[in-house]
Amino acid sequence: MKELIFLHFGNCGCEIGIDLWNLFAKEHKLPSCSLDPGQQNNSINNLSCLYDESIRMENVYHARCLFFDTDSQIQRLTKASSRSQSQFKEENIVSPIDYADYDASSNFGKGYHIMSGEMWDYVKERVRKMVENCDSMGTVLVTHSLGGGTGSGSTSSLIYDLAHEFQLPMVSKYGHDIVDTMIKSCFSIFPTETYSTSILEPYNAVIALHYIHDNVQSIFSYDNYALSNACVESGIKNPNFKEMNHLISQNISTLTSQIRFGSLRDVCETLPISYNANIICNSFVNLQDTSMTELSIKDIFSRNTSMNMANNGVTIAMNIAMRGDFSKNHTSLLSEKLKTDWKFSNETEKAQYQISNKGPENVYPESFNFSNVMHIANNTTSITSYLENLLKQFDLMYSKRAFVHWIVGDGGFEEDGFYEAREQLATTIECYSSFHN
Ligand SMILES: Nc1nc2c(ncn2[C@@H]2O[C@H](COP(=O)(O)OP(=O)(O)O)[C@@H](O)[C@H]2O)c(=O)[nH]1
Ligand SMILES: [Mg+2]
Repeated sequence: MKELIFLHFGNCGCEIGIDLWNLFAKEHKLPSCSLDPGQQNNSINNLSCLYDESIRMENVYHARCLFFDTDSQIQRLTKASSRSQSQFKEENIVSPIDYADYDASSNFGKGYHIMSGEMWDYVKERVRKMVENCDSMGTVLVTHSLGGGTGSGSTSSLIYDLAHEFQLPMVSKYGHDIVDTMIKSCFSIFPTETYSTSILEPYNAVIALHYIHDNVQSIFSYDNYALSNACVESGIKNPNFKEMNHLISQNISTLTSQIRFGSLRDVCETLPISYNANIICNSFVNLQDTSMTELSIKDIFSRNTSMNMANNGVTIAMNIAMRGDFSKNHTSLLSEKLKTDWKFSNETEKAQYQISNKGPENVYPESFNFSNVMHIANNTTSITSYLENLLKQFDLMYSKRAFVHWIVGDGGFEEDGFYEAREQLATTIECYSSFHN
């Protein structure tokens, strides 16, 4: 059983983290929240994949994760979380407020430079402890927003340092040039104008993407505009972050269920096929009670609810994970349908996709009308238009040097970094465009 470590950064990353661990606790039947005492068996529930057993107390498990935010909000959040007593280790909830009165103020530069001195040593030490406690560490996963100051700056700094301090052997399924680092995946909320809290979000996101891109294998992308629409389509009238975070948690849970409940390698390790094209779009199809045998691929995908602002494109690599009442026959049927009817990029010769139906007992959020759900992680050219728009927003400000001094002056970031990050995003867009055929 491979062990996972989660790092939750910034307000957004921590909120998602709390929601996610509540879901994990139910799926793995964590003793402190299990309704069925008969199920409290470590090997049945695969607890060791996510939790460290307490040395001091019986039946107490600690989530293998770290929360980091620059305001004391995080302490309140994790303490208020219903199962926090046994779930979260107090020493893994870190806020610079304990070290100095400092806030990232939605500024990449500030978020980046918070990660220094005593506090930075402490964060790295906590991560090192989690790694050392693993028998066979699978991967480190991160949740954060690309637009926030902590989510962009502090996350970039941590990812950069961890990638350079911890070396892992090279694993590359497709023989392509894939970065190999201890952090396999970031689950990243990309900025959208409707939900932006700061004018700096396009700068923060583009600069952070530059750091993350180099040091992480896959970037699983979401945006709040698409998530809000996805909630509405799933029966929620006026969605808020809480509900949007439920969708993200469901998705992360499904993407990691192969490693948590099966013997397969993690989706996060197998999806990207190119170093420059590693931003994955997420969507789901809620089949409810419709029989899959009656549906064509076109029907299935016409019910596709996207968690990204992405339009049509060609698939470079895809993973479909099924949660619900699906059998092996369903996976082979879907596989046949994909072979004949789905538009894959010519570049990848044979269609690269994998389908799985390994997973925990389903725990769907109460307010959602879910039953049989297919989660689709798609490395697709459809992300291009979103990225082009992000680059346009960046260029619009940068051409006038608007607000640059906030990140450079107040945040202490070198201005060369703006240009390098911009060029990296342009290369990524070019790479995705080359897959169009
Ligand atoms: N989906 C989701 N997005 C959030 C949440 N909180 C903040 N955001 C988004 O994250 C961005 C702001 O980043 P935030 O995480 O608050 O800042 P940070 O603490 O400095 O990293 C904005 O684009 C918000 O729309 C949340 O709980 N869920
Ligand atoms: Mg914050």
